[in-house]
Order: sequence, then C-alpha cells, then structure tokens
Amino acid sequence: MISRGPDGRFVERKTTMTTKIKKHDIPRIFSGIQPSGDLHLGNYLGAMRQFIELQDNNDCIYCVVDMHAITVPQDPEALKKHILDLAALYIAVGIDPKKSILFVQSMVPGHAELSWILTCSSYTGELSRMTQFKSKSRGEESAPTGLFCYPVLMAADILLYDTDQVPVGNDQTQHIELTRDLATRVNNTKGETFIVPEGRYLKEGARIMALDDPTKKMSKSDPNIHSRISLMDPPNKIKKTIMRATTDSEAIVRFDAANKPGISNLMNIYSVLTGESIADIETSFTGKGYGDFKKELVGVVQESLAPIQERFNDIRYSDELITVLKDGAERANAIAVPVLARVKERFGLGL
Ligand code: ATP
Ligand code: LTN
Repeated sequence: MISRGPDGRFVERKTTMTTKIKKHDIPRIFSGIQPSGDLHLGNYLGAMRQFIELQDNNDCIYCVVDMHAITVPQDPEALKKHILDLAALYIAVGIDPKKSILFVQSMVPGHAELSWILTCSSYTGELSRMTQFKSKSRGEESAPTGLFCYPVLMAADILLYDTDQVPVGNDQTQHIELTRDLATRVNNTKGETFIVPEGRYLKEGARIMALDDPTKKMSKSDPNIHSRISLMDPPNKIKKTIMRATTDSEAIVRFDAANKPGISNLMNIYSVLTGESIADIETSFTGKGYGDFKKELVGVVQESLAPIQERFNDIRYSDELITVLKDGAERANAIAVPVLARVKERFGLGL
C-alpha cells in the first residue's frame, strides 16, 4: 500500500512479511579499505589494528573495496596491483584468513545488486548532503555519478552480511548513519529485511596526523610523501620523514595536542607502537631534546614495520594469496546469497 508519510514523501506501508532475522550468537563485523595506494601508519594504527583485535571474539569479514576505488579514474593495471598489495598487507599486519573472511568486493556480485536496490530506496537530497561527496566534487558543475552513489555501495557492503558492527574512523560517521537510515527505511516499508548495524568508532588517540603538518590527518592522497609513513617504506625513508617532521620551538618532549600538535602526534605514534604510556614517555625524555626523541622513534617505527614488510614480501606473489582470496569470496558469497534472496523477496523482484 502506498501513501504519503508525515514529511510528504510517498511511503509504502508495511505489508504482511513478518519473518524474523536470526540474531547472531557472535557479533558479525564488516569493514573495508579502498585499494587506492600505499597504506600508511594512520590506516594501520587507526583501523587495521582494531580489525586484528576483533578477530578473536567476533565473526569478522574484511574486504578490499575495489568497486569503490573506480569512483575515481583508475589505471587497470595499477588497480590490480593495488588490490593484491592491499590483500597481502591485510595478512601481513595480522588478519588471519583462518579466523576472518578476507575477500575482494567485485568477486561477490551481491554488492552491486544490493547497491542498485538500495539506490532505489535512497534520495538525491540525502546523498548530496554527504560531506565526502561535497569535498570530492567541489567546484565541479557535474560530478561523477559513482562518487555520488559511493555511500549506497558502502551501505550494500555492510547490509549484505547482516552486519552487527562496522569498525571505521570518525570520518565515516555520516556514511554509517546513511546505512542505518536505509536499513530502517526498508524495514519500515517492506517488513524486517536488514539488521540495523552500529558504527564502532576508533578511539580519538588512534587518529594519526600528517608529519609535515600535524593539523591535518595522515592521508594516502597527500602529494607530499614526507607527510606520511607508508607501511612498505624502507628504513632510510622512515628516518628521513621522522627527522624532518614538523614540531615546535619549545624543544620539550611534552604532550599537548592543542599547543604542540607535532610532538604530540609523534609521542602518540611512539606510545601506540610500544605500549608505553604518554606519562612514561615524558619521564624518560625529561632533559632530552626533540632530536633524541625522534632518533628513538625512528628505531621503534623501523622495528615495528620490519616484520610486516617481511610477511608482505613472503605472501604478495604467492599462490597462497590467490587461494585465500578465492576461498574468501566463496565464503562471503555463501553468506550474501541468502541475504540477497531475502531482500529480493521483500521487494517482489524476480519470480
Ligand atoms: P584518502 O587520504 O585517500 O582519503 P585515507 O588514507 O584516509 O585515504 P581510507 O582508505 O579512506 O584512507 O581509510 C581506511 C581506514 O583508515 C578508515 O577506517 C579510516 O578511518 C582510517 N584512517 C585513514 N587515515 C587515518 C589516520 N590518519 N589516522 C587514523 N585512521 C585513519
Ligand atoms: N568508505 C570507507 C571504505 C568502505 C567501507 C565499506 C568501510 C567501503 N565500504 C564498508 C566499512 C564498511 C572509507 O573510505 N574508509
């Protein structure tokens, strides 16, 4: 039955569909990262470390979201390389394919199918309010439709697996809210169809800032390579980037994110990688200058990244990586197919 809702929009009132969706005994986690270039310390400390911790007590699904990557122009060969690089890095940092499902988005057709169905439940108004879309399309009269629909594809990724929780950075809050809105809207109009997922936001301390300018976040798209430390950076690049990192003129190793953002960011990185508290770091560097602290940090970062790089080199060109991704796609597909069948049934699609 179709009638107007309180806001004047046409809404379809709930029909007779009442099947309950079974709650999971173990929370299901889904997250994705775009294969859009070298991953950096921010991605690792902010997002991937949480993915690894979650593996032990949850049912985790991690994805290389290659279809999101083509919302901006991509060279096909470079994209293929970045997909395999990212998959190998997931494993190198500690995602265990025996514990978690690791797969490439475009290998499971349900993402694109569900994305279209959700597109038909979304409004241009809500999509044009997305800040990521606004910033990526700024100044252009006509923006790529893929960029506009990006958050609907992200909602499809999440809802396709009956996901309970989505670990992401705070920059993704609006996309998670849209996902929840779309799920609730479909549930209200078609009967219970989706689990409404929760965002699981990374702690504030997990935000790593750019090393050349600590007022902006470390980012893979920054043109200055000394703004970030990539996970595959060689030891000399790590040294160069840290030694030239922007600090202040006080030269006292003290944490004060508002007034001393540069040194505070470096102390944060040191603390997360070593497990030492900020207070202990301040104590052990009392009377020492920034040069001493930076030299220590160079060693800490080099030692932390060496095993990741070694594991990456072992797996990146191996048959094992391909086997893991094929197996991951099969396991993901086995979860996605019945969810998509449920959605199609609710929408009256097919026979
Ligand atoms: P871009 O700079 O091209 O937008 P990005 O480096 O921000 O990319 P994404 O692929 O958008 O990386 O993000 C992957 C994950 O890493 C997300 O969960 C995001 O919140 C997290 N992340 C990205 N940058 C940082 C950072 N500087 N500190 C902490 N977490 C981060
Ligand atoms: N938009 C996210 C990447 C992403 C994602 C997802 C994250 C695509 N699909 C599903 C969590 C769940 C980003 O830019 N970080």
